[in-house]
Amino acid sequence: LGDFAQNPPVLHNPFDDDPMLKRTLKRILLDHDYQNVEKDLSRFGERIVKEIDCLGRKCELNQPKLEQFDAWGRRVDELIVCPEWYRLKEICAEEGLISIGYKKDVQPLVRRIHQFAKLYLFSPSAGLTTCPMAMTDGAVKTLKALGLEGKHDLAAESIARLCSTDGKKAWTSGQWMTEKRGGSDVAGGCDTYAEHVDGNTFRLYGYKWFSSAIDADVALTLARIIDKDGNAQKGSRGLSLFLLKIRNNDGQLNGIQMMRLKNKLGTKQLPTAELLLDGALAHCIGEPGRGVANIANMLNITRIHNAVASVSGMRRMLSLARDYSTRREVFGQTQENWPLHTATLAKMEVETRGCFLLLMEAAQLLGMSEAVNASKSEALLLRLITPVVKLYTGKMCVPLISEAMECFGGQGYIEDTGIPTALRDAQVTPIWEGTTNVLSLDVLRVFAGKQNVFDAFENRIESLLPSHAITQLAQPINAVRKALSDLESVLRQTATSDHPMRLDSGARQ
Ligand code: MFK
Ligand code: FAD
Repeated sequence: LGDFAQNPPVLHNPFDDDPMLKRTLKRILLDHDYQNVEKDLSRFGERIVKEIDCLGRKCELNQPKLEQFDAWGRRVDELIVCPEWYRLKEICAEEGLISIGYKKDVQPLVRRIHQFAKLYLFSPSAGLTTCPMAMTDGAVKTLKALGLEGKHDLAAESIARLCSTDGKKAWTSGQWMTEKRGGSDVAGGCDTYAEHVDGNTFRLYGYKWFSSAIDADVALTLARIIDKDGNAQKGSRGLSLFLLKIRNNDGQLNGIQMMRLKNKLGTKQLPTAELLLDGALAHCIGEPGRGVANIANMLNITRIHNAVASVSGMRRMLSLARDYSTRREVFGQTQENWPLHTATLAKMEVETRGCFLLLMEAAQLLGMSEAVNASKSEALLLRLITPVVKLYTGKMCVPLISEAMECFGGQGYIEDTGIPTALRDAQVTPIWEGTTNVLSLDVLRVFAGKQNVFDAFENRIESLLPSHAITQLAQPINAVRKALSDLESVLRQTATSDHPMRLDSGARQ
């Protein structure tokens, strides 16, 4: 057997180990705010190493199960999730991973930067509890945007519980959009119907094809309201937004059957179910027929969370690969002494930094757009950067994490190192929350809008860069401006025809 054993990579405090994150926070935040955020992140980084990372790993090793029947043949739909999953959800609440983003006594820019930096440290160790956190944040944003606080009992209770820092009382939310016919084409694919009961309450009937984190407490979903003759409006304008509790007060499912759990390539820690809605009691929130536009608030938040998952996965794997390069000896010296290996790591570092800066720009714009004195251009830039950061980082993280796996040689391919989980989990980031092509079309949707996005973009570049850099960039900026102006005229033409690419919302009714 011999006495040689390989040295595994060591996970260091991910905050203290990340000079780029520190520099970026210092650039964005005032000194006083930076000190507070730094203290919290450094402490949290230590907790990740000592406690959280091991809980996340256990979620991968003890995957969720669904038992539909008890021993006596009764339908029970019992979801079995490991205790570490529940503990991690409690930690999310205790650490304020949602509540920090909505703290009333902190400026929106500071609270969003703090929240997203913290999620960035947490994500690779989180056992995918970042998925319910993303949807929870999206639900809070959507319910607040609809002005339901203090006006609607369930919505008000939901906002309070979704933002709770008490792990025993905190709720999480699901986001049920995808059906069998379609996940990208939500309007074309939605066959869930809503039968009126009373006031704004309805019973929902339909089949939701992918419903992640199904141990959640509430969900936002879309359905078509049927009139008294049993008819419903087709297309996007026929969809309304609903809020529902997943379980009744007695703990029984609210007119919902869990049909099966998805057998997935990755995200195995996360229970993703097919659901039959068979009379689920739900509240119509927002104007009927504005379901897609209303749930877009949720999508735009979860897409930034998705980018956190992508970029933090890149950072974590790269940090481990760099650490390993100081330990693994090959051909007589450690990897770090081989120029070709360090060149590989350096290339990955550059790609990761680029993605990270794009992510932090999105988090910054999110914060800026939530300030009382926010300008229209901040909202517009956020609208533009959200699909871009999601699609770009989702696309980049898969090859980068694959390259990082190779840095560990054969060991990278071995399950008990935990490294394969990172690659499997990365592969979902370009798919869910809108595929790359669908998000590319969303970027076009932004440019097809009435406001001048490019002017806002150019002004932002001018505010961020010194004048000599802007002079150097004049040529590419003009080239992009010309390309966009050509694109705009194509978009205007398609908007006035029956072209299938027509992007304005009235087109496909
Ligand atoms: C670890 C991190 C994890 C993250 C969480 C993971 C768990 C959840 C996993 C999921 O995958 S949840 C499901 C995600 N599903 C999608 O992302 C759907 C992808 N498809 C699209 O995004 C389509 O573009 C869309 C469904 C929105 C197209 O629908 P329509 O009805 O054909 O769009 P239409 O008619 O163009 O737009 C309707 C209205 O919505 C318009 O407003 P107006 O009526 O006022 O003009 C649009 O401007 C508006 N809209 C659409 N997308 C928007 C938006 N507004 C703001 N932001 C957007 N992104
Ligand atoms: P399709 O729309 O069939 O896409 C297939 C291909 O067609 C893609 O390449 C796509 O880019 C391309 N395409 C589609 N439309 C166009 C177009 N107009 N132009 C060019 N190309 C196009 N959904 C939920 O609602 N809630 C959840 O909790 C949830 N959890 C999920 C968990 C996992 C692990 C996964 C994998 C999915 C989950 N989803 C969830 C569903 C997910 O959002 C959808 O699968 C995704 O949006 C893609 O939709 P689709 O599967 O219908 O693919």
